[in-house]
Amino acid sequence: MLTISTGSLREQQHPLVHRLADCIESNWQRHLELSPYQLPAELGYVEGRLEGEKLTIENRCYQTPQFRKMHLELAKIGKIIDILHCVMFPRPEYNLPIFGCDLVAGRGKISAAIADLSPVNSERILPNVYRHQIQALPTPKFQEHRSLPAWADIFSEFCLFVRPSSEEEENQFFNWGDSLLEIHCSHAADALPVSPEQQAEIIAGQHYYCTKQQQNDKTRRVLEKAFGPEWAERYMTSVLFDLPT
Ligand code: 18B
Repeated sequence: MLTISTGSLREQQHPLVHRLADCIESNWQRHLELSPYQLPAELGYVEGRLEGEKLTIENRCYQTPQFRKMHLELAKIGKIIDILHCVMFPRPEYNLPIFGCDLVAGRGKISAAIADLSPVNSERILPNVYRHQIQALPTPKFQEHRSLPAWADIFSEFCLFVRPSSEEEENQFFNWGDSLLEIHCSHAADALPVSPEQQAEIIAGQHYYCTKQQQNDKTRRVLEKAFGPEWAERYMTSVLFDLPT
């Protein structure tokens, strides 16, 4: 068994980023058989500068029999911005949604918190077992829901995108993310392979998901400002949202 050693960057980050990073890894360890996933050389731990501030990126990446890539990324820009980015890409042999989560904290306050289980099968609808379990969760209540940009048609009807306004709301987001992970990892652990025709559709669905996520200009802008446009393009297409083969 591969044990995850907890990193150091999260200790300097917003408490919700720190807690959610620990929670993601604990769900992974509890339910799945992890092996290392090699990111492109020199992109595991990255330092740059953005407007005079130090930008640090720390990547953790694993694979399992069900997932081709499970990526947890923590980023910090000086004392200004903390980011948690997480995506679990299933192997196309399984009809499993893509778990994705992004947390952005600016000057100590979370400005964007998003979590979803996004379907990539041809019907673009979550399997019934998922729907039933998600519907049975306590509905989280937030004062401020944020509206999704145009590229974001990849997310499910359950997608939660909010600006938490209190510690209580931060806890609700944390619990929602933990519940999605619990549901997802426990199903994935006993998923069965699908037919080759369905696999082809799932590959197409994952392609669509990645090309849409690559259109997030807010992510791109941060990376471009610190490392330049070519580096940002390579990072977005080979580390954050690489296409399945
Ligand atoms: N993202 N995010 O992951 N992004 O990666 N993120 C922002 O308050 C980074 C994902 C998502 O309103 C913002 O407006 C950087 C995944 C959506 O137009 C910043 C990295 C999902 C938005 C960053 C990163 C996802 C968003 C603006 C690499 C969902 C709103 C914050 C470490 C599953 C986009 C704000 C909009 C926003 C930055 C979603 C600064 C650098 C997996 C929908």
